[in-house]
Amino acid sequence: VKLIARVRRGLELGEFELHYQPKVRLRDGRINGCEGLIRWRDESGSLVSPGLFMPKVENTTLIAPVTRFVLNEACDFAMRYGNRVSINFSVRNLMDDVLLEELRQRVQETDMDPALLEIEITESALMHDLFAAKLALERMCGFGIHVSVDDFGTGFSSFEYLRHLPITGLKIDRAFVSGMEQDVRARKLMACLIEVGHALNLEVTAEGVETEPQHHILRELGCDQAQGFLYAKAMPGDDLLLWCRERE
Ligand code: G
Ligand code: G
Ligand code: MN
Ligand code: NA
Repeated sequence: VKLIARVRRGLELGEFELHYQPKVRLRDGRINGCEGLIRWRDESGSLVSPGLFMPKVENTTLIAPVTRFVLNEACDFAMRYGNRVSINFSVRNLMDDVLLEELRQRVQETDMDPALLEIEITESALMHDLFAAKLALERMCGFGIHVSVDDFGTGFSSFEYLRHLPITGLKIDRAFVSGMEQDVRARKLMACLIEVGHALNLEVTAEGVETEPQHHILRELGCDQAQGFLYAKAMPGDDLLLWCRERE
């Protein structure tokens, strides 16, 4: 059966889960929230990685119900967790007025604090239609939601767009992190990207942190947050709550 049809059916059957990867505040090592990442427990019971289906789903209208599922899970979890949860939006989500209205209702017409929700959008998704992106970001910002640029530094774009968008954070792509230990130039680039973020009053997060030396370099460079396998992989919400409790 075609992948898209299987995903649609999987959604109806409740085969999708949202797992959460913690983000660590580098200044004091405290847990500062998490990123929700979708997982699919398919017919056979095995976990399918989003890398295998999201690129296809993102090109179809099915991205709307998938993101709606993610949004609802993330908001429920954020209220239970009492900490920030981020989710990923793709290009089509930004142009989806119905989804944006649902987002507004979800944070404004419930007792959820909108600041608990953060939307991550890749630099390339923003660049796809900068004008539409700007309108969508302005709306989300108006709801009190935070918005970060994901995979920052890899979208073949200038920095100029940053000036025009109401964003609150930058997530520096893991390509910069993975080179830092061996390559002085990667370290210097990282230092510059952190400075770009701080110059614009943005919270800077490094992705894909896998080693202690990377953690220490980022801390010394003044990076605000880090996320990666060094701390933890994405895990079910209940596991993350336990993990946080054990760590504190
Ligand atoms: O969790 P993992 O590293 O396997 O995710 C692989 C890719 O799928 C990443 O690029 C991630 O951003 C993307 N992804 C994971 N969950 C979601 C989601 O809920 N929505 C969108 N649009 N992308 C997601
Ligand atoms: O930016 P994006 O939303 O694509 O990032 C989320 C993805 O990155 C998820 O698929 C997650 O599993 C993956 N990821 C998270 N931490 C690490 C890490 O330390 N190393 C690598 N290689 N991938 C990571
Ligand atoms: Mn992301
Ligand atoms: Na990313």
